[in-house]
Amino acid sequence: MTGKFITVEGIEGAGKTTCMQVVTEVIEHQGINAIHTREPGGTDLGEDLRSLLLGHKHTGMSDDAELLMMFAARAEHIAQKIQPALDDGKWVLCDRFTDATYAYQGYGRGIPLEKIAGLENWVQGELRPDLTLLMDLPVEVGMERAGKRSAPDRFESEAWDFFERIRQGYLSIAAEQPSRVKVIDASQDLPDVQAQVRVAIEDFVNA
Ligand code: Z5A
Repeated sequence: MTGKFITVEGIEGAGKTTCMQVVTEVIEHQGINAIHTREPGGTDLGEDLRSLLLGHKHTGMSDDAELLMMFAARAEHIAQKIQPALDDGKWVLCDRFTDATYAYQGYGRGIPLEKIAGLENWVQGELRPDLTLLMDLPVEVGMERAGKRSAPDRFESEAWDFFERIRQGYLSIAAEQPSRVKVIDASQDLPDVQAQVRVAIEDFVNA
C-alpha cells in the first residue's frame, strides 16, 4: 500500500515548523513510518537550488526563472525522495509543496495560475498531497514572529502587500479544495494552535 502525503503551508512566521512537530508526534504515536522533508530542498540538488532561491546573490531574478527553479527542485525531490518513500508505504511529511508555488509565484508574483497548473501536471503527474494543513494568520503577526528569528531571506525582504496577496491566495486554494486543505487559526497561542493541528491530523489518521 502506498503511503500518505501530508504538506504544511502558510506565510512566513506562520509556525509551520511547530505544526510539523505535532504532526510527527501524532503519526509516530500511531506507529506509522514517516519521512520528513521540505521545499524548496529535500535533495542535494534541491538544497543547492534553495540556496540560490533564498539567498541575496540573485536578487532581481526573473519571475519565470524563480518559478522554473521551484519546479526543477520539485522534480528532483519527487524522483529521488517523495515517490520512492510513498511507494515503500512510508508517509511523507513535507514543509511546503506546490500550494506554495500557486501562493507565492502565482498570487504573489502574478504568474498566471494556468502556467503553474501546466508545470504541476508535467512534473507531478497525478501526485497531489492527501492532506494539507494551512497555518493562517494576519501578515503583521507572521512578520513580527519571523522578524524575531533571523536576518530576512530574499522572499522575506518583500513588501507587506506581497504577503497579503499570498495569504489571500492560500485562503482561495483552501476554499476551492476544502476536503484536502484544513485551515488552522495560527494566530492563537501556541497550545491552542497545537490542539487544532492535533485534531486535524488525528481526524485524518482515523478516517
Ligand atoms: N517558496 C516559494 O516561493 N515557492 C514554492 O514553491 C516554495 C517555497 C516551495 C522558503 O520557505 C521560502 O520559499 C518561503 C516561500 C518560498 N519564503 N518565505 N517567506 P520556508 O518554509 O523555509 O521559510 P519560512 O516561510 O520563513 O518558514 P519557516 O522559517 O520554516 O517559518 P515557520 O515554520 O512558518 O515558522 P516557525 O519557525 O515555526 O515560527 C516562527 C516563530 O514564531 C518562531 O520563533 C516560533 O517559536 C514562533 N511561534 C510559532 N507559533 C507561535 C504561536 N502560536 N504563538 C507565538 N509564537 C509562535
